[in-house]
Amino acid sequence: MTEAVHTRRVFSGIKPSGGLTLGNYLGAIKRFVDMQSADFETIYCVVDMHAITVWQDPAALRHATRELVAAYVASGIDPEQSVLFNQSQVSAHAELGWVFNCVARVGWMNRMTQFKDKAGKNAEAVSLGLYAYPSLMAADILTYHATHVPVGEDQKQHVELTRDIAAKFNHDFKVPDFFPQPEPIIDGPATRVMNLRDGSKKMSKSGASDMERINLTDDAALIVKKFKKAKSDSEPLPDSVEGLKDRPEARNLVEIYAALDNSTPEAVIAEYAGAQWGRFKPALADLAVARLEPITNEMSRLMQDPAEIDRILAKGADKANAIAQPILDKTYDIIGFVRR
Ligand code: AQP
Repeated sequence: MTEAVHTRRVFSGIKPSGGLTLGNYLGAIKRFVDMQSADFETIYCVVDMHAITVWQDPAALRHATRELVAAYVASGIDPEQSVLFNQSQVSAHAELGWVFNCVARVGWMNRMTQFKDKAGKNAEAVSLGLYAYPSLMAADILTYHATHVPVGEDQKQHVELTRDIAAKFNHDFKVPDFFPQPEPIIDGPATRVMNLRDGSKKMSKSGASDMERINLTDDAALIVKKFKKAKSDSEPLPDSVEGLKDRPEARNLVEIYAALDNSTPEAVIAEYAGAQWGRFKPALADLAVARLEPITNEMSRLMQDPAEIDRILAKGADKANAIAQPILDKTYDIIGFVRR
């Protein structure tokens, strides 16, 4: 049983593991919106089953799930045009995830740098789910036969593992091309937005200090304050992007500006060469407020009606299931599971 030609289908997801950051927006959501208008079938997920790899308060998880849907829609994801749903409502993810736990090798998992970063010195005490996370992510992608996966730089290794899992399954069961080889799409100036207080660390929802990230729920005054206090250095902006090479904080702020402005670091440097931080930071803060404030306002409007958000998720889950279940059924047939 083979399926050599795959529809151009995009799948990606975000964990509802806390408030969303500017990193999630620029590295993921904004790019998901861009792909929606291109020549793709687009499937966007709230990956709540990934969120619980670290303990989540149930009420906070429900809130973060709905808030993420509000962020998707407020940023321009159209639930009619894209499939928008939460992972736990489509059981194919968990079922194929188990199959892939039996395909992936322990040695492959041991190489995942995100697990090492997240588990730190505490690897014996973290959940088994955190360790198996990449094989569930492979299932998220492959249960739709997705061909393109827009992600931030930090997820590249997981998409590569997905390709390995797909290839091993196809090989082991002699079904060449059954699962496609999905392409990670990592483009634009902000594939890795860094922490505002330490340019060597990525901006994360779960980072220790609120001042190190911009949240999509921050108001204008707080955004201005956070950029004002963002770590920079004592030099003015250089006159070429090469001059940002050993200046991680400066480079981060320039890249954030470029991504918010739909331009490039080169264009930003051309405009601000020689500028002091006292000029650049307020301009960056104004741009961030102009771009984010309409999204934040629309998110809070949508959050007034959680029942409508739940309806969007239920409808999206039905559409997602209609694609995923036949692929899971075929997978089960290939494996040799007896089905009714
Ligand atoms: N700082 C970032 N820069 C660019 N892209 C980023 N992404 C996350 N942080 C940045 C991208 O957002 C998508 C969803 O990520 P996720 O929420 O599923 O997982 P994550 O990468 O673990 O995000 P966080 O914010 O760091 O969450 P916590 O703190 O809960 O672990 C992905 O495409 C990711 O690349």
